[in-house]
Amino acid sequence: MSSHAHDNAEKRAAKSFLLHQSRFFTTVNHLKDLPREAWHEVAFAGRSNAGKSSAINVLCNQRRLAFASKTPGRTQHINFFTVGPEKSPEGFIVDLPGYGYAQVPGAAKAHWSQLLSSYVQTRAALRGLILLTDSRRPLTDLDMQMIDWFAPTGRPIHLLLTKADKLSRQESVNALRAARATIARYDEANGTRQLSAQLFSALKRVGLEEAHAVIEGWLRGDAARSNADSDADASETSRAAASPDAPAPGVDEPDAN
Ligand SMILES: Nc1nc2c(ncn2[C@@H]2O[C@H](COP(=O)(O)OP(=O)(O)OP(=O)(O)O)[C@@H](O)[C@H]2O)c(=O)[nH]1
Ligand SMILES: [Mg+2]
Repeated sequence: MSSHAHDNAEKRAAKSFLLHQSRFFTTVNHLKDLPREAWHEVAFAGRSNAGKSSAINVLCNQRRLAFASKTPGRTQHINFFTVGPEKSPEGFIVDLPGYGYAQVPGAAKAHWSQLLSSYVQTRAALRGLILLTDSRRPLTDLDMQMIDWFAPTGRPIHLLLTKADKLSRQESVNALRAARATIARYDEANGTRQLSAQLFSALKRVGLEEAHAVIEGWLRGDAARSNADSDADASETSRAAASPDAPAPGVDEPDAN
């Protein structure tokens, strides 16, 4: 590579990507074990098999960071990955267990849904939710349930319509339009503007740039570390105050001064 080309490659990498420096951090099966680091986090939620682990891998530019599988229900715990430089990570990417997989025994299902709902409703560090849905299907009741759990936090939800490589161009346009109509109705009914959507394919690397911009924007959100030590911030949102597990590392708005 010429040094010029090399410089350019380096510039691109620097602009991009927190996510390109990522590593496994921990697996959590109980809320009390959630990490206490004062970093922002972005979680990937969606039906089992929607493509969460595959999306994390491709966005982080690693083959097997998150374990992707043909067997639905593969990700059964909450997996945390740090992003940013190894010596000074800047946030977490979180791979959540998929929901809606029928073959899971009742008790395990109840445990997951309890874990998932508590996590998204109470986790102060969670700056935004990436909700993955198969672009070939409309949003399901369980997807709407997830939105209903998270939306009251006032934080954004970005939909990735996954496996877009399976759709023709026209079908993709229609899928995106349908999803945007659904979220526009939701936002309108709730008087919010929290939801957005895009097409995505881990296989064909479609939509990476847009997704990176959203996720890195959330992770770098201003209030990250400056507020990490301030207990007062915990009362800023009721969910933070109600959370037994979270260290409440940030608030929604950067300090005015
Ligand atoms: N064609 C195509 N297949 C994909 C894409 N992304 C994921 N898949 C396939 O979909 C299946 C499920 O992908 P995963 O990433 O494991 O899905 P998940 O949402 O993590 O699933 P759980 O862990 O069970 O919740 C695998 O067979 C993937 O290869 C994509 O962009 N295009
Ligand atoms: Mg998975």
